[in-house]
Amino acid sequence: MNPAFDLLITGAHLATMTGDAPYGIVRDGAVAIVGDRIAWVGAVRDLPPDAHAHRRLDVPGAWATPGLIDCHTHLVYAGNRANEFEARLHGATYADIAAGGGGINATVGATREAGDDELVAASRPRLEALAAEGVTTVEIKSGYGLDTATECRLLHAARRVAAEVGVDVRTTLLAAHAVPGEFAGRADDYIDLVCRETIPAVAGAGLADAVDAFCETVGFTAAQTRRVFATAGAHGLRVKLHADQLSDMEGAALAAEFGALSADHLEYTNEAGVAALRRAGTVAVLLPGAFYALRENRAPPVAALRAHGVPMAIATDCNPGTSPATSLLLMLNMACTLFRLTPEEALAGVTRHAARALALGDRGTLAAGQRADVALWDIVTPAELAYRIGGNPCAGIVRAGRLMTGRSP
Ligand code: DI6
Ligand code: FE
Repeated sequence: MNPAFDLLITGAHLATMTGDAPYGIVRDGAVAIVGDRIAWVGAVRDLPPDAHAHRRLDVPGAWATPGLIDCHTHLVYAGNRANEFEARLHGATYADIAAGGGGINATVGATREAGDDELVAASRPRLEALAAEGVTTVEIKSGYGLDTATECRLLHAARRVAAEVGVDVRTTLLAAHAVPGEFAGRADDYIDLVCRETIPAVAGAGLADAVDAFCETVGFTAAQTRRVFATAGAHGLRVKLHADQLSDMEGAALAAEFGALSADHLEYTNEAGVAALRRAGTVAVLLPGAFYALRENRAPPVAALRAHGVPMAIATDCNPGTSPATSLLLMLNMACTLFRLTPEEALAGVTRHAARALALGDRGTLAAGQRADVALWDIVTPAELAYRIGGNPCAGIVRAGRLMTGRSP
């Protein structure tokens, strides 16, 4: 046999994120790719002696990790809310801002007015910033349309911007994000519309991979969330939940009850909720950017999540209100500094566990058979990815076997 690889990466140390050893490290490793798949991973010295490759990428001293996965973003929207940020620093409260038509509904207004091209153009720099840091898969939620037509437009725009930037995307319908102005005081009527019209339309058109909801005192009740989830299930869609971000709504248990892919935020989740997540196999997605921006002081129950063996993912929550963040690496640092995750847990949170939060079994590790999504880094140790505050050590990206950027061989 004379294995022929399309692309052979050599010289790098590998953080494979497999097995029990920290980071699944292989020193002086090689990753061999055929088509869009990883064909072989191991130490260079173990490469089959007669192996040859059409293309070689030798990156001496670099590190290779799985391509990063940002599993929770709201990055498609128009406008921004820097004015609210500034108003709050001049003493305005969230209530003042909401009463003046601000908050989520301000972004809904700007988004409804934007044309499709404008929406894609506004969103593209945000996804480009993520991609430049080695993100090869992103989840994008709707939720700034809040009517069926605009929610569909947002999901279309999400796929379009991802195709333009060259990042793989999973889309999530978040029609139950806020009560739109025209339904003010009639949240149940809005949920009727979501269940009767929006979910069936989106499911029928195949526009979303999952359905999400914002279960919160300022969002939707548990009963309303249950209706959304039951409808999603009836249409064959898995669910995710913004759970227990600002108060304990027993959101984690609710997510678990519906076999959610993930329960996200979780600052106020109690231990019974954590145990329920474990039983349901639901991933805990931690969002330190929103915690930071809201100057929260209650961190998610990381010790309990660890003790119960609930996989923890990390994401940007990129949105114009509570996390205007476009750096997943910064979130790694914040997850360690603010939530006390270890750098290894943080990296697992944007690779293996983030893949699971999106039900993507074919990525998030460097292993034979996985999708060939690889990020290359100019770093000396993998902990450096979480250690830095700013800066981008990404030295190259392979997405589905194709070298997107980086040093030439
Ligand atoms: N939780 C949040 O923190 C954001 N959405 C959500 O469900 C807020 C989004 C915004 O303010 O635009
Ligand atoms: Fe969010």
